[in-house]
Amino acid sequence: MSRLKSTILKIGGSVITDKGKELEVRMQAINRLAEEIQNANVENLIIVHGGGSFGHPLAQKYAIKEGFKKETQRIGFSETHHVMTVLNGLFMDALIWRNIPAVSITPCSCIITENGRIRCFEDAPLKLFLKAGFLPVLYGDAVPDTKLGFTILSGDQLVSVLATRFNAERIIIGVDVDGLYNADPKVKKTAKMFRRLTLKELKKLQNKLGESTACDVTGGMWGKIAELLPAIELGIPITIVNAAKPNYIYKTLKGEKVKSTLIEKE
Ligand code: IP8
Repeated sequence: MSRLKSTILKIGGSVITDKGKELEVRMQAINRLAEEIQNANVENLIIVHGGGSFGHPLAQKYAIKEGFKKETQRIGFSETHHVMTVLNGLFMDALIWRNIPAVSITPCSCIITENGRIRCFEDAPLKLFLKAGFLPVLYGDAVPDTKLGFTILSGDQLVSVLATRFNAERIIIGVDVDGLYNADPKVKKTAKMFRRLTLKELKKLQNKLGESTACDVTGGMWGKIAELLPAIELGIPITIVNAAKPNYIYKTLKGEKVKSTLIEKE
């Protein structure tokens, strides 16, 4: 395990793409976030971004998460992985153009899952990059799977594993709403937002949490939270914050308070 305390920042696909339109990037949001990340200048940062309207529609079209069942899925796997590299490239462009020494780490080439769960993760290059002062950037991806042939690895499962392997002191989850609600705030106007939750409270809420409204093969908001439970159990605090609002990610990276949901073990 790395001795350096790291920060894991997840940027949701709904922030950097328009989930209502296939392959529609939100370049303005990417550029703004890159600027916020540059200004915050946090050491030992690892970024993971989601698939949004790039990965999810293709993953759904070809049923990639369900694994290999028919020949036509093979090109679907390639397409899904490819569009993720395209989205990642746009993000990398924005970071590197701002002089941030970011390095893309393609999950498809260093991770193998077993029935959808990470079984093997060759993280030696990532470790060295982090130690050498680089900013590793990963993303939800289509990956090889020992039992299914292939599947979809969510950025959130990746966040949880990275947090435990890289001794994270905090996880920041940037989404397109202000935090975690008891229902989907985009559908239910009366949805109530939680400011702080303990692990015990979170588990009780498990069945009541809102479903994602747009196409999301990896399980919507609760699917994301469920993936993060192991990290919370290890005592790593999680802040869910609106990354679509200017400076919220900057302030959270700097440790400043903004409207958000904080989830802690106790
Ligand atoms: O948006 C899924 O990652 P997520 C990526 O973090 C693909 O769930 C390829 C659908």
